[in-house]
Amino acid sequence: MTTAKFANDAEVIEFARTNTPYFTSGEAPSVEEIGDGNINFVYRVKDSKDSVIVKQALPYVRIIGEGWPLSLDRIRIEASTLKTEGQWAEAYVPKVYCFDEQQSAVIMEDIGDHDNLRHALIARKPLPALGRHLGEFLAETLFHTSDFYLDTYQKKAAVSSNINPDLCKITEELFFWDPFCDHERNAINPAVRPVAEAIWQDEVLKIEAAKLKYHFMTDAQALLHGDLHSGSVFVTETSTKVIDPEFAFYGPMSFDIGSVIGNLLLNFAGQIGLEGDTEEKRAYQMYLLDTIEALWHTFEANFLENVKSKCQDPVFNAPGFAQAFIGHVWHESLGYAGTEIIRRTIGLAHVADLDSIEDEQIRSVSEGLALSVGVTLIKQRHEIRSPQVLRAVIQAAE
Ligand code: SR1
Ligand code: MG
Repeated sequence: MTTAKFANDAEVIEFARTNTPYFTSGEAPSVEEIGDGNINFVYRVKDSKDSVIVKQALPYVRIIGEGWPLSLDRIRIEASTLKTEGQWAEAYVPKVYCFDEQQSAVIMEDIGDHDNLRHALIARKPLPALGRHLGEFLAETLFHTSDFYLDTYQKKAAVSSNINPDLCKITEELFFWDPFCDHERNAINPAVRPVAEAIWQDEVLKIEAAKLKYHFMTDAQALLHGDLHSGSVFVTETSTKVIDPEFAFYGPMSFDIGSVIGNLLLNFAGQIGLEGDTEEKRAYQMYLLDTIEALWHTFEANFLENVKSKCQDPVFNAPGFAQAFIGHVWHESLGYAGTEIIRRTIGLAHVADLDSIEDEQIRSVSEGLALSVGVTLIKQRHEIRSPQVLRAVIQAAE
């Protein structure tokens, strides 16, 4: 299989032209490398009429280079996951036009009229539908790929075609190992190092992180997005699109839900140190908590409605089972929100919600809150019964 990077713009254009019905007018399209992620190369190919996104995977991690090899199978999994998600949540994902195994590349719809959610949150943009949209996306994609919907043969075939060990290993290490020890990959603001050191000494916390890692590795509940952070979501005031499911695999639903909740809470913590009017920042923090509540209630209601109307398994239809299942998903989601918050604060891959705060001391206040919330969510996840209780817990940590 060819794994060479597109050598120049002409090769990217040729690839887009050959594999889509676009760019045939004779006009020369432009090519822009727009990838700001950690792993792949992403290009926008555009002429006066059409625009598409070309994403290419190389056999290593982009930000590290050949020293961190990575299976190319991730781009197959990404293309097929986008298609599966599109089948159940069409409004929330870009259309896939082509997947080419030879070039390890996918061509998809350009959603350039949307903003990256992380940038939108940092700019405190009002996104009134975000919680509902994310809740719908999660309910539809997770329900329809789970044993609540698929028959036993379909489900096992789906698990087997979405085995994604290289990408899972990244998560297993970066979420559950590095931030809980003095790992060389960690990046720690010296002003919060004592908090990091306390985390490394906290044996109770490490047992809870181990339980979350074990659940992540063994509980093949549904086809997850697998990396649902704010950088994987694009938004307008009325539309939400989820991209980049290269980490997709069959895992616990709570991992996706927790990742996105964790990112909303990272922004909550970042607001303290970000520029701006204090009242405006406070109002945005309240909006973030409202969004988490809307996300969860939408997810819960839509998932349970899907079970009621579509689940064929009489055992899973036993009264109370789906409710108990969802209750467990809520608590574990809080745990994964905690691991996402901690690894984004002191681990390898940080987030601009915190890192764009230039002053180390000011940033350490936001980072300290993030770490305290992260630890609490992991340790107390079983006691936090609802989004309302979560709200109280976050406010008590401030
Ligand atoms: C080396 S990859 C670091 C992070 O970037 C990806 O988007 C995932 O979140 C991963 O953990
Ligand atoms: Mg990504």
